[in-house]
Amino acid sequence: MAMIDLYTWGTPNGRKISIMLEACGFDYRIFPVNIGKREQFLPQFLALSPNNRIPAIVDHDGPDGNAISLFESGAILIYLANKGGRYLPDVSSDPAGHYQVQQWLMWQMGGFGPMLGQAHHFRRFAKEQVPYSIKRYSDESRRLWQVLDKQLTGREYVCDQLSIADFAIYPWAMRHEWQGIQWDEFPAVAQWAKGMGEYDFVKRGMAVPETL
Ligand SMILES: N[C@@H](CCC(=O)N[C@@H](CS)C(=O)NCC(=O)O)C(=O)O
Repeated sequence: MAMIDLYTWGTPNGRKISIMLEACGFDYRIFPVNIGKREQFLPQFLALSPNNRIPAIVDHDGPDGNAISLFESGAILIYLANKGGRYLPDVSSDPAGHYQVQQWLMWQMGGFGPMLGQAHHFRRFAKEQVPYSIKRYSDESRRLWQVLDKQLTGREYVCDQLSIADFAIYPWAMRHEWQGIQWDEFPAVAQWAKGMGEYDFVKRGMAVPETL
């Protein structure tokens, strides 16, 4: 049976994709890429993901029945949404809904990911303490959390229905302590995250890869 191969590690960008694969019920195999051991630089992985970042996928049953490989988590989420016909409203029948999801996905890919990732780096992993960078990325993370909290106030999901925007944002929100953020500061995000965490497919997706 045709399968999707997922190259991933236990990080927010990887878990976006395992959540989506679980949500759609696609058959997939997990290929852990230990970025701590620099496996992202192995030639066989670079052939799939020349930017040496996880996640990447190979769909052996791609658009023309041929295998297709993809990197960049936002592109992978859009691909899987189109393949499954779920979690991204159809551009023809619901263009406003479609572009709303694209907009929040791009917000995550351009901000609530890269900026939070820098906060993780300077607050937790940098070999030297750099107060300017810690403040810059902690402040920017907090600003993005405020934007998200406002969007989620009075809403069940980031957009009008459960979508790839939720799947992209959730694993980053779950690393809130690394960003110096407490749940009680952002009650709308906290309530949304609690609801997301109750989905079995989210629980399974967040546990990938099992080696961690
Ligand atoms: N924009 C990329 C970012 C992916 C990314 O930053 N992946 C990290 C783990 S979360 C990684 O593979 N890092 C390895 C490295 O920096 O060499 C995406 O969304 O797929």
